[in-house]
Amino acid sequence: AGSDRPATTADAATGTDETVPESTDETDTRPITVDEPTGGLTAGLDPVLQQAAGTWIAWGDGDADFDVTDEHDCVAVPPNDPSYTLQRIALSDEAIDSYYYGFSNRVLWPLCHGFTDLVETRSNDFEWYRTVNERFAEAVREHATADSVVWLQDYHFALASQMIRDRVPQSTTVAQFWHIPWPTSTTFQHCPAGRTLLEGLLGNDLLGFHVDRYAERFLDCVHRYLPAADVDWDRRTVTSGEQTTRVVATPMGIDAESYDQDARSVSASQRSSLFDRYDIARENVIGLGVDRLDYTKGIPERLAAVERFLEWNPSSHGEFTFVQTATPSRTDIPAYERYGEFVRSEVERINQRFGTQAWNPIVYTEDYLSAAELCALYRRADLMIVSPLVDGMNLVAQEYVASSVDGDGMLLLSQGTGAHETLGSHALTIDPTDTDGVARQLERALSLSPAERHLRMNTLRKRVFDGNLEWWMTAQFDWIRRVRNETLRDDAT
Ligand code: GDG
Repeated sequence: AGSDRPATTADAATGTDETVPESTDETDTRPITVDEPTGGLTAGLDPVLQQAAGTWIAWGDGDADFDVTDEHDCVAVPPNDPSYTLQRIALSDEAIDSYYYGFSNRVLWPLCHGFTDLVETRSNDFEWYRTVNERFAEAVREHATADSVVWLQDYHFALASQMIRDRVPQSTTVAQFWHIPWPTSTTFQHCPAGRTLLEGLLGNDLLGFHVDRYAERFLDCVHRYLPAADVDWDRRTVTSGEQTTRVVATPMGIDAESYDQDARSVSASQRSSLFDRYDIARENVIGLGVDRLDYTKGIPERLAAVERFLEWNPSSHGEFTFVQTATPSRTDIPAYERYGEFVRSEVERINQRFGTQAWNPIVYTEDYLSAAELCALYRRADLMIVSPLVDGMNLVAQEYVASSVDGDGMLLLSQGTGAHETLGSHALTIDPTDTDGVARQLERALSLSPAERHLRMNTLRKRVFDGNLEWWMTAQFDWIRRVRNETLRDDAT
């Protein structure tokens, strides 16, 4: 349940818009629809689960009457050729408000990204977080055997691994991937229930982060705040009582081949339809930003840099268009609502300042684009600005690179992203808070020779293809196998 579009049945299963016949279980007669997943982690996990005939446990917003007690749906997927089980934990509105919009996204998300001023603690949120984690642990207990591998995704389950560990056989392997940054120990000291969370995460045999600095910060937090735990800095393990947790860094990749293929198969009319829809002159130089509308993504900073560029380059007026797509998310949280209002007002101000009847420098949309439209945009964009202030990894940068099949796109990439670790050397590095600096990199991008553009993009493409989703999944499961063998060896001695 680590995605921002909550992992409901619709996110987690394969198949194509099929409706599963009503369950024969007397207690549950609601029909369940199963949609084809749109990619990302779902696309990677689906074949693994099919092969292992496993169980995917996810939450859904379900029926408002449902509580977090013991209601759940189990469905065999894919509907036309069932090979694994999808179990949905239905959460009540109150549970979702406190667990997801509360502790997960009003405390952990801002804190892990270093936005301590946005941390909002409300009564009951942590209790609901604990309750939902417990509910998942209970669901895992129902399925897990001594041979099972349990793999948890993300910050919504910081307590679950220890709860699972307490409920399953010792030889069951428990692993987790933390998709967002881990903060410095100075920031982490502001985390409510911080020690409890660290203890919870140490229920894992394996804990994965995207990059080394997050893994190191996690070990530092354990060292400082759980003095009884033994940190081995060289092996990157923590031993606490009987349990040893191995901490690793494996940067997540994308299904690069499918972006490449989609970009190649985008028709000319698909490409031009976006230009028609947003009224962009076909021949214009296109800059692009694609984000969830989230205060970590540095959208106003990016717009400020585009504004500076326009100030410095009157000759670009009418000929340069910056397209920003911003998908609203977590809109129930006031900080997101305020951010959205600010972004919209900045777009309007800059367009009023420089726009003419025939041209707006910024085309802004909150539409959720189809995968084909997104690919068309990635392929057509002359440059992309990825400017999060802090971002665990950032898949958008990789998607742009994989879709730049003509080899001449230019990537401006924030040093605050995890992706910068792997792509920084051949992207144009930016510090999003340095408006002049980003504007200068924008000018530089537009003056690069075609040869240099190709050289940079081809190197970036190699990195993205080498470190693709399959590589990441394999790396995770290689580590899981390794810690599992170590545990079995320890048990035997
Ligand atoms: C978290 C971490 C980490 C966006 N707009 C549209 C659309 N998207 C898709 C993109 C991309 C995804 O949303 C966003 O992924 P990111 O990685 O950029 O960012 P987060 O959502 O914050 O993800 C992040 C990630 O987890 C994985 O570990 O990289 O650091 O914060 O896939 O394509 N997709 C479509 N239309 C849109 O309008 N189809």
